[in-house]
Amino acid sequence: MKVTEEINSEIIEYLLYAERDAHEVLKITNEYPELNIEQAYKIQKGLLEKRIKENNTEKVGIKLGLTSKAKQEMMGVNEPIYGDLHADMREESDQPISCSDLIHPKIEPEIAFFIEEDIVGSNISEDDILKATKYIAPALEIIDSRYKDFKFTLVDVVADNCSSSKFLVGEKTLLNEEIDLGNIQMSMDKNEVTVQTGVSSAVLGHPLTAMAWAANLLIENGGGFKKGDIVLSGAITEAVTVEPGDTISAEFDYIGAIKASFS
Ligand code: OOG
Repeated sequence: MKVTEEINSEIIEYLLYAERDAHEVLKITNEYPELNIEQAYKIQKGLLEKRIKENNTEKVGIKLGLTSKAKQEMMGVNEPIYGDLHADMREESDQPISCSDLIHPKIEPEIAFFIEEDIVGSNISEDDILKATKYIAPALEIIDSRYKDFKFTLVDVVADNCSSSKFLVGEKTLLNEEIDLGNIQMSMDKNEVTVQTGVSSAVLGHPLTAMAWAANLLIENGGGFKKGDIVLSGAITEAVTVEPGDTISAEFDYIGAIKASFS
């Protein structure tokens, strides 16, 4: 289908309003079933530009999504997706996150990469990612799909900036040869009860595989990982629902732990 400027703006406003007002909306493919992925990324781009202006914020990084086989199978897709992280999405562990600003938040444990130099060129490899990364850190991502019941198609979720809502990043660890990046065990507790355990190989076999995939697609689409970017490399386990009063903590081999609390 042809996505006119008018349809584009209408969808962008619809999704931004849902976020601003913290209420769920029907997925956009109900009304526009023929939208394709390329068009969804264009909508996402417009949405992010508008969100930056409206919230007087800036881009600080990128998140990868659907990088785990479990999630891909759940959605019936075989490729990951990406969206942007903005400064106003970042939260700190010592400040509770208010659920009243959110629709139906869920939390996921991830590994954050700190990009130290622009990654440019073509055929970006895992080695190129490794060379451009100085630090990694434990991270928690709060996803909050704007769609009713957290149900959507790939096109819907891409337009909705891949359900991005908030994120927390823990203390950085220098990426060194002793860290077995593809085999970082993680355990996540909710209110001191373990609710998820996993290993970093759940992310496309190895987080660097996901990172290289994303770098290539981003470059193809006119973007890329830039110096200073924080990149969340994708959920290691399924997302866990959170409510006011919950405390979540995730502990990772090699890189330590991170906490988030909700009010
Ligand atoms: C889409 C985003 C998932 C991940 O790491 O897999 C995601 C969703 O499930 O809402 O961020």
